[in-house]
Amino acid sequence: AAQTLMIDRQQRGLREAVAGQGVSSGPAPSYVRRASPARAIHDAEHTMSLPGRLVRAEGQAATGDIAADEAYDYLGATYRLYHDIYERDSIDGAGLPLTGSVHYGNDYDNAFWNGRQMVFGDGDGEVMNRFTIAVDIIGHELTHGVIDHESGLVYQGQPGALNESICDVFGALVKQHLLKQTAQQADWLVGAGLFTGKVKARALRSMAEPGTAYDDPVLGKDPQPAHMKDFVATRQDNGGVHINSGIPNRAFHLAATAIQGPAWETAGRVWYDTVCDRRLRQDADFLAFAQLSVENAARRFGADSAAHKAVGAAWNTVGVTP
Ligand code: ASN
Ligand code: ZN
Repeated sequence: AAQTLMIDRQQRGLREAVAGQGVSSGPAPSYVRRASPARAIHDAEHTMSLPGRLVRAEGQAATGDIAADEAYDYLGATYRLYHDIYERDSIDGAGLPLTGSVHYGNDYDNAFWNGRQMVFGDGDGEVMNRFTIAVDIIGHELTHGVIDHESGLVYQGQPGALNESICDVFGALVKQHLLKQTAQQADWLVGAGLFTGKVKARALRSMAEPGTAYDDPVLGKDPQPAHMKDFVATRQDNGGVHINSGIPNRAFHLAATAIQGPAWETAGRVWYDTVCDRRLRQDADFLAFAQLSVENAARRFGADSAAHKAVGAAWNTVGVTP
């Protein structure tokens, strides 16, 4: 019951923040073009055929279907981070419509990017809630599309775990930007609110302390490593892409909290520069990304700046030595 209350409070905070994001303090001068997303939310009506029936196009009023309206609002919040902070107009940088489908399948316990659109399950209701409940999950899935349009990091082994980590990073930044939280204030959890109160789970993953998000008889224990020495060699899950992402996730958390302030302005900018860096190859490993990120920190914030030092130190702490 206590956890349900906590989740309710968190959801209310997110809803209020979304309402606030649409409100500006006055009319923008006419020469300021505030680009806007082109969202199209569909209802898969518990089937697996996509995209399903269009239920809310850009500019249309709320549907009353909480999953469809969350998808609409949180795709909007994700668009705002990429556009307002990084000056990127949607997934492809050229205004690509944001297509999302809710009510995918039956009791479906996942969300994904299928190469063209985002898809959200309802969860089984026992262990997991609907996947639109967490704004960072929506930011995560959209970021898979961004990566596909940039380096195209392959979804296998270290580049795959890097791909997963970058999605967690920008998912976390969407949430922090929406809630106006500094790095110190953020919870650094991925998918808080996703688990029901029936399981002992705070979230899917913890970026601050990988391996501590859940410990439950049904779910088992969060398997994420926090350091390179505990890197998990496995053939499951494309070589552990959702497990080893803990290592670069923690590097980002360490850099952002060492620098302090809004992470999207500091470590987030360095990570975004690196995501878009033409030198980042599709088979990049942790070390390759780390080296480019340190270089980009120096380029953007100055050699020996706080940011430059923090990024290098963060990678060192997780056992990746650029
Ligand atoms: N939620 C997962 C992801 O975005 C979906 C998957 O593993 N296919 O990585
Ligand atoms: Zn993912």
